[in-house]
Order: sequence, then structure tokens, then C-alpha cells
Amino acid sequence: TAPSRLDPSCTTLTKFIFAEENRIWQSTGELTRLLNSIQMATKSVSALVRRGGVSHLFTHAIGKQKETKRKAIANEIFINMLISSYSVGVIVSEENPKPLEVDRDHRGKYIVAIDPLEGLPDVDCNTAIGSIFLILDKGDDNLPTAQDVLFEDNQITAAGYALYGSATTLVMSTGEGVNSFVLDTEIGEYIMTESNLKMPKKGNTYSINEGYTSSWDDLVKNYVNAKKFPHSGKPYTARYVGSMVADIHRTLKHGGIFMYPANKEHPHGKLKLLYECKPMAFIIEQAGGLSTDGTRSILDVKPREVHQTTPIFLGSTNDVREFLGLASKSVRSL
Ligand code: P6P
Repeated sequence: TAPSRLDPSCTTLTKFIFAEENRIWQSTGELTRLLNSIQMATKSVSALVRRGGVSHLFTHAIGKQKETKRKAIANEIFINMLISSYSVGVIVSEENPKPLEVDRDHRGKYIVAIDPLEGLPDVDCNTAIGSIFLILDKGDDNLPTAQDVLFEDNQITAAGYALYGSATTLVMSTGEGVNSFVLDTEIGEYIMTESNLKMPKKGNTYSINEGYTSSWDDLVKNYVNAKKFPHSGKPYTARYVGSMVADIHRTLKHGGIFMYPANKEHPHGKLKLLYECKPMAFIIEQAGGLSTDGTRSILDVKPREVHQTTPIFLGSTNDVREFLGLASKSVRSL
């Protein structure tokens, strides 16, 4: 369990980022400023999400407009924080049709892809929603431009998400394992709750929208049936919030498999490669799990377009391997 904030070993996200800067990054301070700006953005969005209703921020907005307004404000918060970090050259956002090149006075070396507020359709039912980020480094000394966003050799420097649930949790990796923090709203700091988090090798939960069963391919149908009607052992439990960050956070913590395959409504999948699937796949793989689009790791899928979608299957190693085993059988049988 996490040490109390009075314990000298208590680590806040701010302390952790500065310690990482000294320990491994030998950095110019750009990543430190960037991560601290991102954590600040998530704190602001957390407050927006939690007070949006009572502060009458959305009184005149209804339904979809309420969702649009929330996303627009969250987007503004993230973009302002990213620009003011002086560490970002280009921003890709789910909310912006095109990549945003940061003005020369503020431009820095990183490319950042964000989904500022994800999982919204049910926000009026108070379901958990989240923010997702991916930090890319093009690896040379030239400051990035919009054309560099799809550069094949971009390296993932860090990725993570904030989950606005019963508590606000921030899960992040800089390539040295996964760390989890919970926001202590009394002091406004994220407190580390798990260091070098490793997910179970196998779970007992599958997470998929079974409303699309009729449009799944046989591979997905056969796999889900095998989980529901096993030849031996107990059936898996079904869990599906319909909010990607919530469903994947549960998968990270308890194991199992999350799936959003292609279906008739989304022939190439629904979830966005750059700022939803890649960051989540990075976290899951850093925690010892696996990700795939059905044929390769999500991290190896080359983006051709900034808002490209992909089928995604990720989770515990043994569960994803079992699914891929079926996949290879179905590929061989074609
Ligand atoms: P479906 C929410 O709308 C979202 O973008 C993700 O958060 C979630 O995983 C998915 O779509 C749910 O989609 O088609 O199951 O409602």
C-alpha cells in the first residue's frame, strides 16, 4: 500500500518526475517540464469533470452539446499546458482535424498526441472517463513540424492516461516500467500508489461490446464463445464499461483481455491508433502484457493518417496469446 503523505518515502508525481530527470534522462529539462504540464492539465480536467455539473458550466448545453463543450474545454486546457511547457513542437488532438504546430517562441522537441477527454457518451450517467497522452521524439535535433507526426522512426518517449473515476488516477510510463498515482485533492498532488506495476499473466475477464456479435469475424466469435462456454474450467466474467480508459485500467490491474475489433459500423475499428491505442498498448506492454491489431503489436502499426483507427486486442500475455493462437489458426485455415 502507498505510504502516507507524511512518510518520508511518500513519492509525489512531481518528485518522481524530477528524480527521473536526474536518474535517467540526463535531460535538458524539456521532458520534466512537459510531464509536469501534462499532470497539471489532468488536475484541471479532473476539476472540470467533477464540478462541471454543479458549477452550471454546461447548464445551457444538452446531450451531445454538453459532451462537445466538455471536450472542447478539456482540449483547450491541454493545448495551453502543452504550449506553456516550451517542450512541444507539434500537438495532435482528437479534437483538432489537423496537427497544431506550436509557435516558434514556445516550440520544443516533442510531438504530443492527446485525447483530452475520452469515453464521454455516458458522462451524464457519471461513468468514469479519461485523458490519454503519447509523447514522441523524432530523434534528431530539428524541431518537429506537422509532417513529422507520421514519421516512421518516431520513438515513444512516454505515454499514459488519467482516469477520472471514484478517484483521479494517473498511470504513466517513460519506458522504464509503469507507475500509478492517485490525486490527493487536499494537497493537489498525485501520490504514487504503485511502482513498476506488472499485470497478471492471465486473467478471467473479457471486455468487448457484445452488441456487435453479429458483425464480428469468426475469429472473435470463436474466441468469445470459448471464454463463455469453455470445454473445461470456469467461464470468464464479462466486464464492459464502454469507456476505453476505464476498461483498460481494469484490465491492467486485474488481467484479462480488452477487445475492440472491426465491426460493420467500424470496418477498421473505432479506437484511434495514435492517441488512444498506441499509448494504451505502450502501458500494457510496459506492464508485461501484450497488444495486437490481430497480426502485429499495436506499437508496430505505422500510422498513415493522424486520426486513423485500428482494431485492438490487449491485456494479459496468456490471454492475448490464446486469442492470437486462434488468429494464427484462422489465418492458416484461410
Ligand atoms: P461502443 C467511447 O465512446 C469510446 O470512444 C471508448 O471510450 C470506448 O472504448 C468505445 O468508444 C465504446 O464504443 O461502440 O462499444 O459504444
